[in-house]
Amino acid sequence: MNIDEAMRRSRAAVARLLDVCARPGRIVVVMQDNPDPDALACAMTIRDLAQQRLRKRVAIGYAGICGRAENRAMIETLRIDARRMNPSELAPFRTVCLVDAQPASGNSDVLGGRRPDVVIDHHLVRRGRPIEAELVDIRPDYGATSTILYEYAKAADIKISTALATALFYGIQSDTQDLGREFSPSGLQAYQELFLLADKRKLAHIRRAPVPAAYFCMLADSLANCLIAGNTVISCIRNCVNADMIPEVADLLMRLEGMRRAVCYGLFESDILISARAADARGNMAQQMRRVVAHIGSGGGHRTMAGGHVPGGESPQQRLEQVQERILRVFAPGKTPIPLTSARR
Ligand SMILES: [Mn+2]
Repeated sequence: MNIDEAMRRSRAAVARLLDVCARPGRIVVVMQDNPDPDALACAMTIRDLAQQRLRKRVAIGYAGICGRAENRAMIETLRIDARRMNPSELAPFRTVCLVDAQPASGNSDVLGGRRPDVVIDHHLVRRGRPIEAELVDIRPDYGATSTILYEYAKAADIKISTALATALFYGIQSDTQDLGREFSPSGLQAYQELFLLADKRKLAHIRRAPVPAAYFCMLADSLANCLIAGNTVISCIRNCVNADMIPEVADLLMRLEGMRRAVCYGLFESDILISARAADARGNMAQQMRRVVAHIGSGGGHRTMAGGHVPGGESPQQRLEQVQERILRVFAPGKTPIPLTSARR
């Protein structure tokens, strides 16, 4: 999609969004569980759109935790009023907007079966599963949902505050790894424009936020339980106390020489979380992730990055072993894994 087409689409979409939000009743923006910077920036943009164009307030909710130090610093520094919610707390809201996630992905527990009125996302859509909502704007060719919302903000001609620009810039930066991963022409433009508007000092403060000792303990755990199978590196965090650590380790392990894929999984509370990354789009990580979690959980994502979630059920430890066995079978078929700690190359 070229930039003109994209802006045309965004103009129509934001008009629809504002129509839906203008109905009487309260508005809530819901994100994926353990929301990331992209989701937070999107929620903040809808908040500012409703505030400036409709004089309405917007609540922002999520399930799980916002545990990653960078994400907590983002919420505090940029004053994003996001809070933990449970499904029953959605009842007073007339309008529910879901950003950076889809209802069928099973990663936004706060919905609790409620059908969102608005869905804005950039993950691949599962074939044969149309989403029913007043507004559905899903652009899998975008590296970040923040780019879509930035287009909305421009199309609706709202004032983009320094805080909002900082949030959107960071949303795009973290989802695309500084545009090193998948991004669209619109993404490049948004990145450049937002960089000029963003508060660089706050950005640096967020990116280098202090981390607790548990961070390094989980890192040690992930390296001690790390296998190399062909050109796939697979790591397990057995004692995960922060769900965000799983994708972080997957990203980190992609730096290991010679690797085409990195997978990290672990037991968080009583569930198994999985993150997978690929160096290029040749294999489809979202599809492979769905094979790993078939009949026992849910998962999806993009060609180069995907996530999965498997409830631990009666015996989380047993499930964990089953997941490990499936990960090896799907991501490294026919390879004999060796521990990272014994690799000498
Ligand atoms: Mn995203």
